[in-house]
Amino acid sequence: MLTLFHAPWSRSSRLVWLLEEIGVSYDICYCDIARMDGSGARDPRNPHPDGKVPALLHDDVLVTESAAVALYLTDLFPQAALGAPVGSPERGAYLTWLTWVAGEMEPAFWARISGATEGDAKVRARYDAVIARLLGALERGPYLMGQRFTAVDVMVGSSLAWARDFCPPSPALDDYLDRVLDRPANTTATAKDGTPPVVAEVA
Ligand SMILES: N[C@@H](CCC(=O)N[C@@H](CS)C(=O)NCC(=O)O)C(=O)O
Repeated sequence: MLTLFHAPWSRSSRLVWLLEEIGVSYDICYCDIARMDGSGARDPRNPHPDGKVPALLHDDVLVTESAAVALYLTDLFPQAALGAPVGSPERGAYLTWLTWVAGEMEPAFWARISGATEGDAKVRARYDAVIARLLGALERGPYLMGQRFTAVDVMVGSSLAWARDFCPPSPALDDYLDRVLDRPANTTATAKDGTPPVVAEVA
């Protein structure tokens, strides 16, 4: 049994997308969270130790941190071919990309959005390196790991969509975003994102 603890329009949205890409059966527990604008509050149903989302419960195994959840799911469902199995030649690149998103890309996007890149050359250089890494990868393949769409594209695509206005003008980034966001699984995930399914009442 898989349950994703999810708050609408948050970092857990990308895991809804990934689960739709994988195509397995799962439940969503729609949770409240403390939002940055001061709204919302920690939800007692959410097992995340900090009350954040995403959190994934697989039977009695709890996984938190988006990159860990993505890795856990793609390892659990190798038939979906959205990751890279242990021992495969792509494994190193796959782990690198997933952790790069959390360790480099997201902090760089936040620095750009908050204005921290202005007036601090080192912070700006870190942001520029992130953009250069994305553009370099997109010169080589339609997807970040080459010819094949992977969970890396879910993680990067969802963050890039959110931060697009703060990234430089680039047809390569725009084309990439169109390519990944246009996927049917993302359309389904977007429909589920803020909408708990209607449960039919039993007469
Ligand atoms: N590094 C974590 C960040 C999770 C995170 O900060 N999630 C936000 C939603 S976008 C949250 O739950 N915030 C509620 C809070 O900070 O209490 C991950 O990627 O899983």
